[in-house]
Amino acid sequence: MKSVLPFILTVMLLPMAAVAQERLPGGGVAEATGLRAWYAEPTKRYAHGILDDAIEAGSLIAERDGKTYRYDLPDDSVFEDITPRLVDANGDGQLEILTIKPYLTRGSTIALYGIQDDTLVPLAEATPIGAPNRWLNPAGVADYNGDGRPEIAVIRTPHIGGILILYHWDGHSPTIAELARKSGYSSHAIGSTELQIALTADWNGDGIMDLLLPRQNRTDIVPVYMVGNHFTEGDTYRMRREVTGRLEMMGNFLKVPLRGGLTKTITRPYNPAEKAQKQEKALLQSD
Ligand SMILES: [Ca+2]
Ligand SMILES: [Ca+2]
Ligand SMILES: [Ca+2]
Repeated sequence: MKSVLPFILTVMLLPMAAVAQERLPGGGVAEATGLRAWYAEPTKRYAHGILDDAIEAGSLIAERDGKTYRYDLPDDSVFEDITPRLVDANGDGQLEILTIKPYLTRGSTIALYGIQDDTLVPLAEATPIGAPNRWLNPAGVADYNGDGRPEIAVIRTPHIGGILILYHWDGHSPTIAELARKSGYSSHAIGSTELQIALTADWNGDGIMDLLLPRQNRTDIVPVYMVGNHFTEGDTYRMRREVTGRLEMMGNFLKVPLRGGLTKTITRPYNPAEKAQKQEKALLQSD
């Protein structure tokens, strides 16, 4: 009985304590279908500072149905991130919270959290990079290989030879498993708070999501397709200036924000809507 009481007290007190938590400076609140999440408990215990300052988060806060949940990391790790991502990592229709979590001695990994049995709990994480001060940046979550299940795309060490890694989580295992990797990409500039430069879109119009990624020089953009368990690249788009902001699809056009306040537009090479229109026209003419 002695061990049961403190546990119950902890569970009951956490939601109230969470309200008083100090939010991560500069951190944002993610919001989707009734779920909100943000970082709290600023800490300097990880002296890395790849995101402008050396203040990271020690806690993750989630809010659902007017209730606040909190998860405190142990002292061996922090969240080196700005805003958590709300994603359906395993395709079951339920949202998970995707975070960037460095261990003080083993470097970063991605970690998923969710609300289970009225508690915010860690669900799964991938293997950390293995050395301190090594960071990674999630690039997107989608079904990139067309097998009907989502994958998590990550750019590992975007500042020192970035590697695109595709991960899969089965929804049960505590481990997020690696499926494939390919080097040569960068989705972040040191010191920048812009983490979402990479874009997920169906670039070639085959119905399967693709990634548009800056190359390591961050002046070239390249579409990356997943064929089987291998990545292939499309034609490179040379911007001749550094890509500084998030890529954005507007209809059939890709807007690329560049250094100096410029925006370059790339036309998608293949337009499914246009093809459908042409087919319709051809059918009408053949009648
Ligand atoms: Ca899910
Ligand atoms: Ca898939
Ligand atoms: Ca595609």
